Amino acid sequence: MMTDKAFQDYQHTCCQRVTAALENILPAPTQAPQRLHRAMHYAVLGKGKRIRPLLVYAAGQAVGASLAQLIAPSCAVELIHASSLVHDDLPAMDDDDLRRGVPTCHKAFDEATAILVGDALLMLAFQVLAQDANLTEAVRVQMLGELAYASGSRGMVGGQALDIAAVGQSLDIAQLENMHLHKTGALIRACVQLGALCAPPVSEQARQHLDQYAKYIGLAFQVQDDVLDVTGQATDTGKQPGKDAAANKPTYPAVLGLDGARAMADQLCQDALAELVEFDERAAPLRRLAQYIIQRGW
Ligand code: GRG
Repeated sequence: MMTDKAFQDYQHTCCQRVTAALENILPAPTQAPQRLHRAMHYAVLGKGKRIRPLLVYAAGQAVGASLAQLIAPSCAVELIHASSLVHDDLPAMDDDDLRRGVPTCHKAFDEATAILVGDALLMLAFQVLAQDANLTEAVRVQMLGELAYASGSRGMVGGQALDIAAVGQSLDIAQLENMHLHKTGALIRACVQLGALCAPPVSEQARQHLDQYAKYIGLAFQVQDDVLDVTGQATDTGKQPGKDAAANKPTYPAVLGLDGARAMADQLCQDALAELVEFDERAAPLRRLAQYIIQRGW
C-alpha cells in the first residue's frame, strides 16, 4: 500500500499538472467577453480537490497509459465537473452561497453570467478532448461519446433531476443509490473509463473490474459527502454544512443513521479494493484513492 506521504506527493503532482493545463486551456480573462472569461477562471481554478482528474490519471497509469495522453481527458472531466457545480449552486437548483470556501459563481458575478459559465465550460470540455493530438481520432470519438452519455440525462443531469424530485420525499436505500449512481457516480465512472481508454487495449475483464471499482467509489464518495454535511464545519467542507437537512433532502445518514452511513462507506471502499486484486503495483494510487475518498475531511 502507498504511504500517506507518497500519495500526497502523487496528488500534489497531479493537481499541479492539471491546474497548469486548465490555466492554459481557459480563454485569458483579458479576452472579450472579459466578465465571462473571468468568471470561468473563478469557477475552475478555485480550491477543488481535483478528484476526477486524479481518477483519470490513476486509472490510466494502472493499465499503462502515458502521462501525455492523460492530460486532455483529465482536464475535460474537471471542466464538466466545474460546469455542473456552477449550475448546481444556482437559485433554481441548490441555491448555495458558498463553494470551495468562497462565494458561488452567481454570488461573485451574477446569475446570467453563472449560467453562461456552466454552458461555456461544458463546451470547452468537449473541445479540449476533440482537439487533443496525443490521442488517436478513434479514441477521442469513444471518449466524447462516453463523456456525453455520462454527463447527460441518462447520467449526471438525470441524477440531478432525480435529486430535485426527491426534495421532501422519503427515499428507500435503492432509490437513494439510483439517484447518486447517476448524479455523482456516472462522471466518476467515466473518469476511470477515460483513463483506461488512454492505455494500450485492456482486456474486457480488466475494464469491467475498473468499472465496478468506480461504481463503488462513486457511491462511497456520496455517502462520505452526506456524512460531512452532518459532521463538517464550513471551514473544512468549503461549503455550508447542514444544507441537505435544511433543504429536506434524503441522505444516507438520514436513512441509515450516522454510524450506518460510515459503515456503508467503509464497506464500499473494501468492495472497490476487491475489484483491483488482480492489478499490479501500478494500481497503487487507484487503491489509495479509494481510501482517501472515505477518509477525506472535505
Ligand atoms: C451543466 C453538465 C451540467 C450539469 C448540470 C447541476 C447539474 C446538472 C448536476 C449537478 C451534479 C452535481 C453537482 C453533483 C454533485 C457532485 C458532488 C458530490 C460534488 C462535490 O464534488 P467534490 O467534493 O468538489 O469533488 P470539489 O470542489 O473538490 O471539486
